[in-house]
Amino acid sequence: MTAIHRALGLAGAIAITAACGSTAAPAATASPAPKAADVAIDVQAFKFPANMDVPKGTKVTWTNKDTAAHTVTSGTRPNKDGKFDSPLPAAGTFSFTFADAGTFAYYCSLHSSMNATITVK
Ligand SMILES: [Cu+2]
Repeated sequence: MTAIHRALGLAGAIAITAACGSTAAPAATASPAPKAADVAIDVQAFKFPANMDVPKGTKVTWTNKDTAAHTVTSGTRPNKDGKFDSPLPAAGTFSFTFADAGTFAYYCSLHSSMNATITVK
């Protein structure tokens, strides 16, 4: 068998495979893992939502709706735990994806009344 014959044979096999694939049940090809929906938190009037429950894998985005600057700092005041720590200037945003289950405390390092948790399930 020559190289050309071999190539033609292979092309034929691919064409047959593709034809079979097109008649397969949709479930066989549609298999991306379900993705957690993104969650938006508006930081407003010097407040975080006290607690928020989210599923694992959720990307949380904080948006500062105040004219004052805040921070989104993980840990329990005054102890940063190093998971995340971002300034949040007026109109600024910060995003973090919670991959693991648990309860995650965070606070604003500029305003002592701003303390909250995210519970990931
Ligand atoms: Cu603040």
